[in-house]
Amino acid sequence: MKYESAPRLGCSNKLHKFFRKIWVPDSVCDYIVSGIKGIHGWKDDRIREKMAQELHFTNQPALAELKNNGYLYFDDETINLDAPIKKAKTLFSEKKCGELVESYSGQKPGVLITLMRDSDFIPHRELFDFFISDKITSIACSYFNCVPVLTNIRLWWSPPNDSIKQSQLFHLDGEDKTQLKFFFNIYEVTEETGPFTFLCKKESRKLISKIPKWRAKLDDEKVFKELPTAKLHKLLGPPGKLSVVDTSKCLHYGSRGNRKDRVMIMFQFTRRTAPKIDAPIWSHEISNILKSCNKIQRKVLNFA
Ligand SMILES: O=C(O)CCC(=O)C(=O)O
Ligand SMILES: [Fe+2]
Repeated sequence: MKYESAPRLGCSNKLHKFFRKIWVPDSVCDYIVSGIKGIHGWKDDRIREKMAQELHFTNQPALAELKNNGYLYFDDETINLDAPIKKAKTLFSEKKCGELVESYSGQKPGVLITLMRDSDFIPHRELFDFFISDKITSIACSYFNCVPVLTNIRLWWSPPNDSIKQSQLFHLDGEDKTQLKFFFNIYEVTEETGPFTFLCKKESRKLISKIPKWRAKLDDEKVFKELPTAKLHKLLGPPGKLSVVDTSKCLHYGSRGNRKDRVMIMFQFTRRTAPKIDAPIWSHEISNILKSCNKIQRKVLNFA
């Protein structure tokens, strides 16, 4: 069976480059690109909204917590994560020293190394089925009030390091004004493994308003002048610990000061109209997954 793709503009990056060249400010650029995406796929967006409305999401307290705080820790024993953890551990040991390290980091191994991404996960159903499981998609749909797109999946390895640069500095992710990143610990994450560290939505907003010359990445000095370290949250915990953070609203950093390896899987959902990210171009093997998907899961994978 042939599966039809849902609208995908696929040139967000080119549009951004073009607008930047003619000195259009970034926020205006975002607005324009989002608008173009909205017009291009307006019918699909109505369907996405309708599907989310029809969904009866039962865990309202969790949703309220996520909306309020910008993050949520899952301590739901009904999700059995043993198979995904086991699979991810095997994949990590296979890939760690393999060729993928070089091809995906694209530069000298940095601090946040992608060992696997997007379509690489398709053959591993223990993992892929979990990323698009009802538990995950229903909370994402309810959060956005529409069916979002699974735009990114990564197996991340952060080796020991003592640098503080790029995503090791406080920042907000800029793909859209809102998004959800799920973080799934594969091995235990401790203080020694450079945990993902963040501020809740309210504290982030407060801090941003106090720093007059807001830049994309913030030096600690400016941040800690305004903020007691006690306000920081860290995604510490055993293998299988699952958390979700709106990284467009919560200031964060990670992979900092590692004395030991950190291994986690991150998977990300954004609105279809997000200005700075598009749905992945899945390999043809995605049809194996689509065969057993319901209509929400198909939309999450950006299929009609
Ligand atoms: O945990 C890290 O290394 C930082 C990751 C990050 O900035 C992100 O996922 O947006
Ligand atoms: Fe980030």
